[in-house]
Parts: sequence; structure tokens; C-alpha cells
Amino acid sequence: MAHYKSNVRDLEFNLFEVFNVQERLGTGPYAEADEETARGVLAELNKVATGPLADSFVEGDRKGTTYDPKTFSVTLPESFKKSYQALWDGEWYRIGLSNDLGGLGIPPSVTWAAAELILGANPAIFMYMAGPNFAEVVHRNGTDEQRHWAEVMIERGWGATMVLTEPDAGSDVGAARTKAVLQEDGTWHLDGVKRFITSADQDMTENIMHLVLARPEGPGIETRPGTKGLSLFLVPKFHFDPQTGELGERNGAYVTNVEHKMGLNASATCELTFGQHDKPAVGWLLGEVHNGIAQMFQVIEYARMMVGTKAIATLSTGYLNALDYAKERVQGADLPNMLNKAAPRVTITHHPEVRRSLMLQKAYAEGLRAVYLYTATFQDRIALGGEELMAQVNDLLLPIVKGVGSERAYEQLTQSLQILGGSGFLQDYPIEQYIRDAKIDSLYEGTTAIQSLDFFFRKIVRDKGQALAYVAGEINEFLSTEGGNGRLKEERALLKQALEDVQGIIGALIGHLTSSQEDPQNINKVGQHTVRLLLSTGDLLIGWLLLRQAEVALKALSGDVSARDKAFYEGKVAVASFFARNVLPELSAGRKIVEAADNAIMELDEAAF
Ligand code: ST9
Ligand code: FAD
Repeated sequence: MAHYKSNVRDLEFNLFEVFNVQERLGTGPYAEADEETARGVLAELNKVATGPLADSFVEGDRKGTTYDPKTFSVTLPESFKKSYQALWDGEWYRIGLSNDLGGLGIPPSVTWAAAELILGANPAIFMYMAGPNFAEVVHRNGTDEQRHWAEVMIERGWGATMVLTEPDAGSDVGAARTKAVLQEDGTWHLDGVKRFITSADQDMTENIMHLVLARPEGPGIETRPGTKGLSLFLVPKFHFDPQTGELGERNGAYVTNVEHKMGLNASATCELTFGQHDKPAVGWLLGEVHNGIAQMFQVIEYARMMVGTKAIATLSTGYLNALDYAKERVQGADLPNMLNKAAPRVTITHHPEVRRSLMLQKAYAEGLRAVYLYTATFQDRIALGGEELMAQVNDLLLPIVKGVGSERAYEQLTQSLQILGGSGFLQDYPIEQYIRDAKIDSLYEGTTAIQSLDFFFRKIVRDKGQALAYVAGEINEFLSTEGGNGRLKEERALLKQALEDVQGIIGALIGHLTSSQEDPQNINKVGQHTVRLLLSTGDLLIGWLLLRQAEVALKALSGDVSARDKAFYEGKVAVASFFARNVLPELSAGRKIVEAADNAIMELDEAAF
């Protein structure tokens, strides 16, 4: 039995019953797609995900990657390669591509729903499929010749990497030292060592295009410190014929080590050394402009959305595995019968603590799914030429998808494991691997701290609160309606309070920020609480979106529904109510804490820690 338990019903519920994505199908770039197409994509991909993709999930973990230092090469288990090939042969990479590069003409919301299925079944496979999507960024930013290379990358199925991190430059990308020296023929020779590079070698594609940030040097080039002094270079593993893509000689970029990790073992995490062996590492400046960090952020934005979706996909299958186990496992008697030693033994779903935990897992799994799909609806609107504000809202939501998605998924996955008792600790069940594989999500693509700083300083303060006001406006609009057949009144009041609490937290942080003009140390009060703000805003959005879902569910329940749908919709109402009552009130305590922030821990001598 494959490990992966998908939730296509909930994906479709979000897309077609809550966000009404079908209203945008059949228009603009989605002219060729309708609801049936979108449902068909999910149904077909679900078969691949729960079958051939999930098949190598365990072996990919246990065998992992093999590195040969003599040839600087990485090989993957045969079963994993077979899964990758199944995805490639089905041309599923097309779901994320624009129409002019051979995309399926479906909107980002449907693409990300489809991505969840791959990411839940076998996330490392998704990472190795980065080639076509990174080619899209090359196509968007490249010279005419490079635009052709992008097409070659897709046609020939090349892999691709994003190469930023160095030993002394992780969160602080601007500290990177790898340099690129301009040659007389207009190419660049790269020199330096990058680390932690995902998919920098493998034995599944004929070539790999590395997208590398490096500091340019040469006549007339001003060397600038920080991220703004970095440019983006295309550095292929093999040289190639610029017209046909036919492979030529090996380029001088070699994988010089592969890390041994806690999880996600099928995904090669590589040290990548440029220009320090037998030949130069030749690169081409993307678009012939020195605008590296902004270009790379086009990749990063995509990857941050991917990481959040990966975490949420894993939590969902973790929860569903735990739920199945709980329905079968018999242990102990009902609490009301606790004193009767002869009372019948019951399944653990009868124990209130197990129910509480399962309902919280459901709330985060389904609530976070709603958050990433809500975010993707703004990407739909951007592609349809929507106003600038849509892009600002998407930017505001990305650190929530990535930061909150990864933190809550990891936290709740440990609860999924707990439901299985000691069995959860065993490799007979997938949850211990889920936990190991999902931990990375709060680290790469910018740690949670970095997401929270981005959220407050860039997406709220620098944005002058415009995107935030838009989302708050949508929540207020929901609060002002009377939907829900007269039910959910108390929950609405709790949501209203939660919105005020998050606004209170932001107000307090802005107060501390403003006061730092007089006392610069006060900005440290902000820095102590940006993660709290990020997580609180995540809870607010989850609470709101679950209540929106509950409203749709109540409406459906007032008509004729099948027994299966009845259970689904009742679950939606229950989980929204549970989250509003059990989680949202905690935001008031968070607000008090932020309002009373001080700098005691900043003033404390390190020796006292
Ligand atoms: C990594 C990879 O960790 C992990 C896994 C990769 C797997 C790849 C697979 C991908 C999936 C593909 C799958 C395809 C499958 C297809 C099938 C379909 C289903 N937004 O604030 P400043 C820019 S990689 C936009 O001063 P500092 C902006 O240009 C490593 N842009 O920053 C800005 O200029 P301006 C990841 C932003 O203080 C400029 O940067 N590493 C944003 O110099 C400077 O901004 C990290 O993520 C933004 N949010 O530097 C590093 N922010 O202001 C984390 C900045 O003029 N560290 N820019 O607009 C950070 O993010 C830091 O905050 C920093 C700070 C580096 C930006
Ligand atoms: P550090 O930056 O040293 O951070 C250490 C701690 O300090 C963290 O808790 C962090 O939150 C905190 N911290 C740091 N700065 C601040 C700050 N200003 N404010 C508050 N807290 C702060 N990189 C690539 O370029 N390409 C890849 O493909 C890639 N894949 C990866 C795959 C794996 C498996 C791993 C482990 C890493 C990968 N990375 C990749 C690198 C990854 O993006 C970095 O590890 C990450 O950005 C954090 O950098 P760091 O590890 O140096 O940690």
C-alpha cells in the first residue's frame, strides 16, 4: 500500500466551490481550459502521484543519493529514476509553463493544486523537475539567443538549479564571494564554491543549467557590495550547440561533495565548485544586464510557494495516515467508563485528546491548503492582467505560505506521529519520514525568521500597508455578511476579535519601529516578535478561510447531498468552529505580549544564556 493519501475532494472544493476558479477559465491565457479540463488534470495526476511517484518514496529515502568523488557525479536509485521518468513521460512539467512555452493553459491555482499531489507523493522528484520552470525565467529575462536556449532546455528535458548559498553567505546572500570575470569573447569565468545546492548533479537528464549568483569583475565594471552587486549567470554542466542543444565538452563546474542529511535523502544537496579544476567554469550573463538579485527573486518567489505547498502536502498525508490508524486502533475504554474495568475497549478515536489532536491537524492541513490556494488565485489574476495590487497581495501572502506552512506542518506532523503511539516512531509507517523530510521547509528558501522580516518590513511597512488593507477588507466584508444559515455567529465574533488582535500586533510593532527613530535599540523589540506576527496572521487567515468554507458547506447541506458529501461538509463546519473556538482566542494573548515588549533579552550578557 503506497504511503501517499491525497485529498482531491478538498482541492476541488477549494477551487470550484469556494474560490470559483471556473469563472476565470475559458478567458485570456486560460481560453482553452474549462472546469472539466482542470478536474481531469487533477484526476489523472492523482493516479500518477498515488501510484508510480509514491512507489519510490521509501527507497529514495533509505538508499538516497550516491556520490562518486572521482567523477564528481551523483547517481540515484533505479526506482526513483523510474518515478521521475513516469512524471516526465506524462509531460506533467507542462502544468507550470506559460502557453508560449508549451503549457497546458491552466491557471496557477490549478497548477499549485496539481503540484500538491506531486509534492505530497515524492517531493524530491518535483525538485529535479525544476528545468522547465527555471527555463521560463531564462525565457522571460534572457537575450534572444538565451530565449532559444530556454526552449532547448525544455525540449531536451534538462535539469536546472538555483545557486546562491556559500559557506559564509546563507541568509545573508549579499555576503557571497564567488566572482565572475569578464572574458574578451563576452563570456564570464566563474570562480568560487557554493554549498547546499539542490539537484546540482544527477543521472536523469543529459545536461543541467545552473542559475548562479556571482560578483562580476572586469574592465569598466564597478564592484558593489551586497546583493545589489550580484549578477545572474547561466552556467551549464556541459557546453552545448547554441542552435540544437547538442552536447559538447564538460564545463568546469563540478559537484565536489554531497551532504548527509536528516531527511529528503533522494534530493541531492551539493557543494558546487566553479573554475577550480581542470577547466574554466564558463557562464553567460542573463539578459546581458547586471540585475542578478531581482532576476533570482523571480525564481525564489516560485520556489517559496513550492516549499510552502510541499510542507502543507506532507501535513495533509500525515494527518490522513494518522486518521486511518486511529479509526482502527483499539485501546482502552471510553472516558465516561474509565472506572469500569470490564467496559468494552474502543478505537482511539473515542478518546477526547485523540479527537482534539486530529481536529487540530485537520484544521491546519485544510486551512493551510486554503491559504496557498487563496494566494494562487492572485497569481491567476496577475496572469489575466489584473491591477498592480494583485501582485502586492501575492507578495504579502508568500511568506505566510512558506513560513507558516512549514512551521505549522512540522509542528502538526509530530502530532500525527503521536496518534500512532510507539508505532509512529517505526519506519513501518511513513510519518517519521514525513517529519524528517518536512523539517527542511522551515530552513531553505529563507528561514522562518527571514520570512517574518520580509513580511513585516517589506510586505507591510514598505508597502504602506496597501496589500494588508486589501486582505483585511476581504475579512471585514465576510464579517459584515450574515451567511451561514444563522449559524457561526459566535465564530464570526471570534474572527472579528482575531482580526483586531492581529491589527493590534501590527500597530504595536509599528509603534516600536517609530520609537526606534529616537532610541535605535527599540527596533530589536520588533525583531523579537516578527515571527509571532507571521504565525498569528497565518492563524487569522486559516480561521477566516475555514469559516468561508463552512459557509459554503452549510449552504450545500441545506440541499440534497450524498452521504459522502454530507460527511465532508459537516466536517468543514466542525473544523471551522473548532479552530475559531480553540485557536483564535490565543491571538489576544500574543497581542498583549507584543504590546508589552521590552529589550531585556537583548541587554542580557551572552554569558547568562
Ligand atoms: C534554496 C533552494 O534554498 C531550496 C530548494 C530548491 C529547489 C528548487 C526547485 C524549485 C521547484 C521547481 C519545480 C518545477 C516543477 C514543475 C512541475 C510543476 C508542478 N521579493 O531587502 P534587500 C530583492 S535557494 C522579491 O535590501 P538584502 C529585490 O530585488 C537559497 N524581491 O535584501 C531587492 O531590491 P529592492 C534561498 C526581493 O538585505 C533586493 O533583493 N536563499 C524580496 O540585500 C535587495 O533586497 C534565500 O532565500 C522579495 N521578498 O538581502 C535567502 N526580497 O529592495 C534568504 C528582496 O530594490 N535571505 N528582494 O526591490 C533573504 O531573503 C534575505 O532577506 C536577503 C537580504 C538575501 C534578500
Ligand atoms: P544562517 O543564515 O547561518 O542562519 C542560522 C540561523 O540564524 C537561522 O535560524 C536563521 O533564521 C538565523 N538568522 C540568520 N540571519 C538572521 C537575521 N538577519 N535575522 C534573524 N535571524 C537570522 N541554497 C541555494 O542557493 N540553492 C539550493 O538549491 C539550496 N538547497 C538547499 C537544500 C538543503 C537541504 C539545505 C539544507 C539548504 C539549501 N540551500 C540552498 C541553502 C539554504 O537556502 C540556506 O541554508 C538558508 O537560506 C539558511 O542559510 P544558512 O544555512 O547559512 O543559515
